Amino acid sequence: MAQFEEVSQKSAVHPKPVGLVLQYGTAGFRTNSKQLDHVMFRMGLLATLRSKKTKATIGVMVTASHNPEEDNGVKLVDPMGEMVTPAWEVYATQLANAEQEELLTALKDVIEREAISMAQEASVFVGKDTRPSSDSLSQAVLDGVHALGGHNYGLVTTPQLHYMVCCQNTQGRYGEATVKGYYRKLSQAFIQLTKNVPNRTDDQKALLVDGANGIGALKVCEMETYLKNELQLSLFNDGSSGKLNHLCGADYVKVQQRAPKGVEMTAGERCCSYDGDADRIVYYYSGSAGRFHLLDGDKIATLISTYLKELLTQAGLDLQIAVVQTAYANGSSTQYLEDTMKVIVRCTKTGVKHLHHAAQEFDIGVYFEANGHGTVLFSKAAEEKIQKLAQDSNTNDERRRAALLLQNTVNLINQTVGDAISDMLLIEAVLAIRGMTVQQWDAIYTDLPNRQLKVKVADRRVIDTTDAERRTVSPAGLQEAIDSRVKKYRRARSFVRPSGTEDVVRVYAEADTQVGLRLREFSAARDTQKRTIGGWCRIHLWVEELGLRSKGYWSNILILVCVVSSSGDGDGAFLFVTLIHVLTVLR
Ligand code: NG1
Ligand code: ZN
Repeated sequence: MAQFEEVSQKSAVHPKPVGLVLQYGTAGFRTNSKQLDHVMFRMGLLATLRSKKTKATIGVMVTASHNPEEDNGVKLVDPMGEMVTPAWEVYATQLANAEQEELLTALKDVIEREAISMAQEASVFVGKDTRPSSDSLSQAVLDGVHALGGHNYGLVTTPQLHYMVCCQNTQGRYGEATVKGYYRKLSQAFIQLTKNVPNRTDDQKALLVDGANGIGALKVCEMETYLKNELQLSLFNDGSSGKLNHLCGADYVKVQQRAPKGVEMTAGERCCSYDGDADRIVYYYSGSAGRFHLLDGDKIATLISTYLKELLTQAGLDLQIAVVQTAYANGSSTQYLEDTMKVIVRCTKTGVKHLHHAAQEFDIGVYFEANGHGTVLFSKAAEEKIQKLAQDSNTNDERRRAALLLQNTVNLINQTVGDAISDMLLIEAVLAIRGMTVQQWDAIYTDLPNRQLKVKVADRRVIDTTDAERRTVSPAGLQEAIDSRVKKYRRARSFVRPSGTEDVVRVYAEADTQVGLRLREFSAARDTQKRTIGGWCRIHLWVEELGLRSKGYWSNILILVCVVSSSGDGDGAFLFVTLIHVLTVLR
């Protein structure tokens, strides 16, 4: 067939390095951009097949999100804007790893197994972020998509691409499938939500935004005129000079628990950071004595679910609301949501597709990863009930007002995927409507002191987990060792899991104890003490003082010093204990 000949010829222009093996992981393929040309071409082919199979538009996004500028990645977007279905992740891995001469066979295998009619039309939307490599890599995707109806959107945020795929496949019911359509829908909803808020001052409308030197910075600038001064943004790290995600962006702020470089914040000012493809957001401010306060995905989920629950009560709507989190959610947030807010809380494995699916089981599912990726899903029935009440002229004013607010809230949210811009507008609207300052939001509950580190080990796959990744089943003895240490502290929790996107093991620990206080103290002192002899002696003393000596301590502390220094994070006596053990077991 002519199509296959064309595939053959074009694939020679995008050859696969012999022996290179890559895996379609939690966020698609992600690695150094130099290794990705053939993968991009083949994902273009696969997206075309997926489009023929589903008879719908499929998305391909070229981005490596929060990872360094040198990396890149690609993921497929299914018809309703969601992540591609798991069976096709397997095809993606097979196609990407087929040696050059096996490509056609691998392709025909997918066609046969899925009974795809090659005569069917195909439509693929391709988007890319601002990385230098994204230009040529998205061109490679388009080469794969070929002339089968592909549409190149060029520079877009990841959530904009998901949104447009969904609009296209719902014949415009979700909105207009253009970037302008996206700005119009969101800004109108935002203006409707905030227009009746009394006495909103310029201070309340002001927000500092760290664009991570990425695509989100470009897009939020484009959107500003649509917001008609109802939000006044000061943009930093807009990509004009700095490097993508370098010392800035949501991931840096969340993991380092400090302000990004280049943001000039004064005490009490509301600030937020996007990640490199603008599907994550975290908020923060500088408190008294310059203390840094982070409001992460857990705080965002709490703010949004509290607001929605209040509106549901006012509207008299009986809809079930749930919050979906992962193991990284701070224990204080879970406790607050369950005990005080009395909402259902679910925990899933890391990776948004797991959260997204769990959230779909409820009338209203609020899902957020602690790192700031998340959104809210409304079931079809819930949306209909809200709409019906908003249009019901026989109902009382309070119920109607609440229903109208809910209706505009639904319109403001990008339900296809976590979206930094949409989440930012929602948070700003909620703070305005509830008349809350960022400090009041922060005070809803107090985070347990916590640390997250990554450790490079010989083979991260030796770690196997269960219970939504909160417990390890192998290597033998690791979980018991963590348990024996964790039980010494109040409200303590620690777990270890292999990353799905990097070749590292992630270690997480939190506790509300003397150790927790030390964590805070050390955090505050780290800038002056990090990597100084005095700093390390102090850690030693703490470890001694807290009785945290363990077998193999002296040799491990040396490795630890290297690990911690190279990861740029010097915190956490409590975390040390877990780390020491992980290193002992895995070395
Ligand atoms: P891994 O590398 O599997 O921990 C990271 C994030 C996820 C998710 C994915 C996709 C943490 C701890 N993990 O996954 O939440 O966002 O990247 O980008 O933040
Ligand atoms: Zn991202």
